[in-house]
Amino acid sequence: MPPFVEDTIVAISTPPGIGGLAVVRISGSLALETINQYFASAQKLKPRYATFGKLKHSSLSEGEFDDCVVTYFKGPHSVTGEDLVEISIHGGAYLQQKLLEVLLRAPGLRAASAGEFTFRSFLSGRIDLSRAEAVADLIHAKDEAAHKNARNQLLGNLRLLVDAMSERLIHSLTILEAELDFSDQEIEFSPPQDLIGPLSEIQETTNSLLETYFYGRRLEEGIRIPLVGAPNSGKSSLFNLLLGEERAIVTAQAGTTRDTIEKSIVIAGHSIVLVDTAGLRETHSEAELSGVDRSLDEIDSADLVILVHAPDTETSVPDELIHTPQITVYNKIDLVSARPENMDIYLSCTTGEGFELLKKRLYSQVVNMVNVGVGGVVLSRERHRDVFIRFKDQITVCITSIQNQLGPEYIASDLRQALDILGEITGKTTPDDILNQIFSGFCVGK
Ligand SMILES: Nc1nc2c(ncn2[C@@H]2O[C@H](COP(=O)(O)OP(=O)(O)OP(=O)(O)O)[C@@H](O)[C@H]2O)c(=O)[nH]1
Ligand SMILES: [Mg+2]
Repeated sequence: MPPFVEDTIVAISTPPGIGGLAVVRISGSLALETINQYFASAQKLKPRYATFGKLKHSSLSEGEFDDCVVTYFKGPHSVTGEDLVEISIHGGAYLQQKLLEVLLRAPGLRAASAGEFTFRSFLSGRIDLSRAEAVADLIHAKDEAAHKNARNQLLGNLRLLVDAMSERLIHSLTILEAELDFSDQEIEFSPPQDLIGPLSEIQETTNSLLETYFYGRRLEEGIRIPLVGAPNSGKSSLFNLLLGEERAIVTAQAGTTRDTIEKSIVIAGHSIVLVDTAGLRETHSEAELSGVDRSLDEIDSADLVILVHAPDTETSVPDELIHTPQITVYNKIDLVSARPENMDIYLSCTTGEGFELLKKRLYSQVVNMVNVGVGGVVLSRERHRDVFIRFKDQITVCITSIQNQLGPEYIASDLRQALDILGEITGKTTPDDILNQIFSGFCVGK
C-alpha cells in the first residue's frame, strides 16, 4: 500500500433517496474499529460474512438507530485492498445522512472523494487502470451498447489484448538482448529482420483498434442522424413521429424550422441523436440563412442522414451529402398516385404508411454501423486512443530501425519505449525484472 493512503474513508455508495436500501462503505485501517463502536449484534463480525444487527450509539439516537447488515472484508482481500466494511441500512434520506454525518465525525475518518474506492483498488493492484476507467464508464453508460463495452473492459478484455501485445514485444526484446549478451560467443541468432513480421502484425491490430474509436465515441455521444431536405418536405413531422411526441413545430409554411433541434432515442440498444434541421433552400432571410448553414454543418458531422423528399417540394442534394451514408425517404405519398423510382422508403407522416419499414431500415443501418470491435474491445477513451497512436508510431520507429540495420542495442531500446507506452494503458510500467525473468527461462540459440 503506498504510504500516502493512510486515511480511512467513508461514503454512501447508493445515491440518497427514499425507500430501498442504502450502503455506507468504510475503507481503511480504522474501518473495523469504527464499526465495532456503532454495531450491536449477537455475532462478532467475521471476514466475508454478512452479519445482522442494530446500529446503536448515543450520537445516532437515544435508542436503536436502525436494523442493519454489516459485511466485513479484511484487507488485502477486499476490493480496495484495505479493511472494508459495508453497512446496509434502510434507504431513508434521514437515516443515510445522519449515519454519514456521525461517521464523518469519528476520529480518523473522512469523506471519500469521487471514485476514491476504485482508485484505492488500483493503487492496491486489485485492478489495472483500464478496469478502473471501465468502472467509471459502466456507471455512466447510457444504453445497452455502452454498458456492454464498459462491462467487457471491466472483464479485462482491453488488458488481455494489451498483455498479448506486450508478451510478443517482450519476446522480441528477449531475442535481441540475448544477442547482445552473448555476442562474443559463437551462437547463431535469428536476424532482427525476422521481427518485422510480428511487429507489423502488432501494428495492424493497433490500427484496427484505433478504427473502433469512432464507434467508441459514438457510444458516448450517440450516433448522429439529422433529417435533411427541402423546406416543407415533412422533416419536422417525421422527427416528431420518430420521437413519438410533438417536439418540433410543424406548419404548412415553408421555412418553419430555423434552428436545429436534437433529441436522443435508443435504437437497437444504441443511443441515437436525431436532429431536425432547417429546410435547405436559397434564401435572403438572414435567420433562415443561418439555419441553412447549421443544417449543412449537421450533414458534416452526421453518421447517417435521412434525406426527406416530397411531391410538393424540390430537394436539391447538397455536395456535403455525397460521402455520408443516407436513407432517402419519399414523404407525403398520400398526396400522389405515381411514385418516383430509386427511393429507399415511401412514407406518409399523415397516414403512417411506410413508417414501420423506415424503422426497420434505421435499425439495420445502425446495427451495421456499430458492428465493430477487436477482441471484444472498442476504444472509447481519448486517453487510450492517444496511447495507441503513440504506440503505433513507436512500432514504426522499431521497424524502421530494423530496416536500416541499426545495431540490436538501438532496436532493443526502441522496443522498450514501445513497451513503456503500451504499459500506460494498464498503468503498469515494464520493469526490467520482467525481462530478466523471461530471459532466465530462455534457451539461448533456439
Ligand atoms: N399530406 C401530407 N402532409 C404532410 C405529410 N408530412 C408532413 N405534411 C405537412 O407538410 C407541411 C410541412 O411539414 P413540416 O414537418 O413542418 O415540414 P418541414 O420539412 O419540417 O418544413 P421546414 O421546417 O419548413 O423546413 C405541414 O403542413 C405538414 O402537416 C404527409 O405525409 N402527408
Ligand atoms: Mg421543420
